[in-house]
Amino acid sequence: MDNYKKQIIKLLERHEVLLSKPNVAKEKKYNGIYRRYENPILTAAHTPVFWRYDLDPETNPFLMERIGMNGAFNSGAIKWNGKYVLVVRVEGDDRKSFFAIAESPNGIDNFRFWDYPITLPDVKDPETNVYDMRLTAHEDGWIYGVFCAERKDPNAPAGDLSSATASAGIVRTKDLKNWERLPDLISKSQQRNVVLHPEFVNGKYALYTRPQDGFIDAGSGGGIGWALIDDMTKAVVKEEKIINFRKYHTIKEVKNGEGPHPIKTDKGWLHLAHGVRGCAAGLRYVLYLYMTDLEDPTKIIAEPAGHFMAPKGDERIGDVSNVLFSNGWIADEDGTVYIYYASSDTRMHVATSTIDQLVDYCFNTPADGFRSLTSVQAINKLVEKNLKMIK
Ligand code: M1P
Repeated sequence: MDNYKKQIIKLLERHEVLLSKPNVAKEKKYNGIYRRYENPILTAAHTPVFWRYDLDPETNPFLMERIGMNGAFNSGAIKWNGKYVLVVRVEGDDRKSFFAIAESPNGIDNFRFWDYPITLPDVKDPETNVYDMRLTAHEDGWIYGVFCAERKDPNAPAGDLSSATASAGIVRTKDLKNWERLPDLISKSQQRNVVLHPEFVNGKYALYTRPQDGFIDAGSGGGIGWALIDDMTKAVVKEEKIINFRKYHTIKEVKNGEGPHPIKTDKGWLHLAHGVRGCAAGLRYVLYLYMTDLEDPTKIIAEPAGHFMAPKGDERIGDVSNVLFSNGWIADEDGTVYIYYASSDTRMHVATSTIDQLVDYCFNTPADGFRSLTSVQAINKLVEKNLKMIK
């Protein structure tokens, strides 16, 4: 065998070792709420070798990586034909994000990308960049993907090459292979973090929205919004109300956004979201949970204070450091919940819990009293109760 072939085999073998590495829970760090796992489930290095290398000695005599991948993060999730399937935001070295499907037999390791990334059909006004797809198997029979479609701001002053606009792109599929592109959501404000609720509400589609004044800034409004939509094939936000507000001196002071679509439980809709605050190191993104009423998904019935998960250890470092972000989770029939989260806009991780634990966490973790005094009062209440138990 010639040397070139040997090098290719080595590349493929190393890749296979990475892909098949077993993942184990960090039991010693278990907090009674969820288990984190030792290894990221997906990184740029998990993308297929044949996406990155030209394997032809004629055209690539040095066996160079031709198309570099920079990250694999912010993934939508769905259980599909018994597999744990992620629609991953892959970002190339060219700073363009695209979607690609990776699947695992058990939800915690052995994630493998399908051979080709998703080629999204275009809309009339083609976007520059796409990211953060939320998947919803809707009761109408379609699987919808709602994602951020980003374009250069047409109103930016000459020379400003950074200002952009964000809107919600929409696709639907029945097999995760053929994707029908629908027109982008029409909305008065820019939109990111738009998520389709899985059931009809009052006979309409329901979207979680995140109106924002600018591309980065939530601005004067923000918060997680709610809008009823007549027709997903020409989706228009006619009325929008905020159901989960930003609040001074909390983990969601600067902005927040819905994660994946909420999970239906006996006690209400269980939501996963991200909250953002500013600090000297920049923006800090953490995850939080809240619950809404089964009959009225706009009514909050529980919201624990503070974050549910925050960046820890290696998770804190990456392209955009100090960020945890989640737009995908899977609830299995046995009540296990696989929380797929990304760290620092770089890599994907999984944490596991159960619906019972997450609901218990939501209803029994003290809510935010919004003052240091009320936080101390919550601790005192617990201390008093506990001391009676142990003394
Ligand atoms: O860089 C952190 C995150 O920033 C944006 O989220 P949000 O709109 O809530 O600020 C998105 O670009 C997201 O992809 C990214 O992870």
